[in-house]
Amino acid sequence: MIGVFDSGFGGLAVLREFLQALPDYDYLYLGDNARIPYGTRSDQVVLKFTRQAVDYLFRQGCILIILACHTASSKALRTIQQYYLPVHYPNNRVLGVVIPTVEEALSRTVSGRIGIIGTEGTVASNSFPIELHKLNPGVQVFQQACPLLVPIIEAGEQDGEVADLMLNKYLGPFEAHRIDTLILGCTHYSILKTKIKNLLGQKIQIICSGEVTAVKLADYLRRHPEINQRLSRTGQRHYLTTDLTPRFQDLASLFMGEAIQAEVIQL
Ligand code: DGN
Repeated sequence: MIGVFDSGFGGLAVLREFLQALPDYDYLYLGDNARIPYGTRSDQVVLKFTRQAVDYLFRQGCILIILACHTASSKALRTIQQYYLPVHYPNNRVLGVVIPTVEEALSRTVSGRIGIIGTEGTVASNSFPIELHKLNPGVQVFQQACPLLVPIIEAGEQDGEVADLMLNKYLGPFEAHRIDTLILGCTHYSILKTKIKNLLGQKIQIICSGEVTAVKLADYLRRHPEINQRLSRTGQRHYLTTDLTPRFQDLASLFMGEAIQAEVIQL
């Protein structure tokens, strides 16, 4: 099975892309809805929660886990890969969304001026600028934390005036920075893609991590037959959540495009 982990619902938008690109594989999704949001939490807490989730998914039989959550990918992935996997699950893999997204942004930018929007945690971690500069030290990177976009989307206000107001505030500075590429560095922001494009202009390259990671995952599986061969392919999908909130179905449908049945678990 391929495990997909997110702090809550947004990772369903990433899973949706995986299902389109790689429909035959079995997937187990886990959303930590009881402890959302991760975006405002400390490094230690994000690492602890993410490690618990990864451990749970491996115990259910996952071989490969994708951290769809950008905050978890930014704050926890490297430590899990370096210190936790080699000791506990040396034959399994955990991947994130930051590196695939960075590679795509670098392949698309012409001016070398790249913008990033994300949660406070993702922006404070500097994960995107660090990875961008590792691959190309010459690019100019401009970040903007957008703490209100996740709550606006989760309140169902993504089409309303308050979303326009906050997008204007958050994206305004990018005009002066003359970026040609913008990374949507949070699971939720693909919902606002059209609005963002309208605000910044149609020429701006918008990088959605879900789409990009799905393409890169297919490529990863081709290059790693030792992992690919161990993944079951019966087209099964299972959904786990740490809390079944009253708005669960609305939000799950918003990100997944269809209603889902989820089982409640404890981490
Ligand atoms: N899933 C989180 C992310 O991609 O950063 C957004 C939700 C949150 O935990 N704040």
